[in-house]
Amino acid sequence: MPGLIERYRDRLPFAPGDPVVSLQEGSTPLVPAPQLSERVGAQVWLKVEGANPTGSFKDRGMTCAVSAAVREGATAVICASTGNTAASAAAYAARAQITGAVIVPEGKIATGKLAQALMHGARVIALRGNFDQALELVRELSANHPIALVNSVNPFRLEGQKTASFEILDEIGPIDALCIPVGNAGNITAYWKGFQEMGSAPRMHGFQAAGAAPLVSGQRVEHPETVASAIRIGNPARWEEAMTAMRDSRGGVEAVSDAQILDAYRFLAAREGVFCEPASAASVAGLLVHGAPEGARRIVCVLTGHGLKDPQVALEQSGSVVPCEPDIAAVERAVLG
Ligand code: AN7
Repeated sequence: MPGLIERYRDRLPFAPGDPVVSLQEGSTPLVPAPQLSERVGAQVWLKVEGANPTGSFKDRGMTCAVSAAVREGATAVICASTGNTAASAAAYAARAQITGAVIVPEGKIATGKLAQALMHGARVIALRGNFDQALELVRELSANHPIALVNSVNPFRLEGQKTASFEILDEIGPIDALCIPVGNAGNITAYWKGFQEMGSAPRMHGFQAAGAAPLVSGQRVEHPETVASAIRIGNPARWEEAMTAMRDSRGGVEAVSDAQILDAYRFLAAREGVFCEPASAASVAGLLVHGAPEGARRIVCVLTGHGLKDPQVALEQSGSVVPCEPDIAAVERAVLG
């Protein structure tokens, strides 16, 4: 499949002949979830965004943000990130042969994401602070220097991310509800934009981690905490737009506890064969805890990032290995016992 810009150019702000920085992102699997469907009494699909080139949905936004930056003559891009935006920005900057710089909260991003950002050659800055502070700082920095800001405050990010809605509609037609994790609130805003552009209006149900749920409480969270490090965000940049999307679609926003997130995370891996990262499982946790929205028969849960991003949480949440001596009797006991 071609990348997003090529595939959906008629619905994106790119003209033929504009530079395109792509890793053939998008066109991700929409996998039926029979076990989940049975548990909630509705037909449920999983939009597996971990199948994007860097393992998260951020690549959809990044192909557009970096292509636009190159079109404008930028030679460097920067972002604040809980990890996935950093990995994606680093990869697309490498692809475009421009400088990438990422500011992440020190010690609070998953191992895989850090490895990606470093491997792609970005300058990785570990901030002694949280994501919200990092975002404030990069906004200030990019206002004063010729560096393109590629966080989802950049409108091109939303343009790219809205294409996930197009793919859902192209593949299975209209749905009743979308369940999606919410951190900085760019993705839910983008999905709603995409659905609306296609004359579709599923209910948008956003889910936040209980320790980082400003949209639920209506108040900024000064010290957000959750095992789902990707959505450890206390002051979402797209706060108003996300609330509008959920209100206008007759959806809503709810909190799910870390325990509920981890239950859904293990369930998806062990029962559906789909391994996502903890933040992604918030969408399914929300569906399991709150049930299918009234009257909703066709539901898509967005799994925003791949499980391999965060091997540490995975190992903490899974069973142990079976040690074994190299002889057949021991192997028989180990395998069959
Ligand atoms: C796996 O990478 O904010 O509500 O800096 O990585 O659009 O922010 C990541 C967010 C959900 C929330 N799932 O999406 C970042 C960052 C995963 C994520 C979200 C993120 P938004």
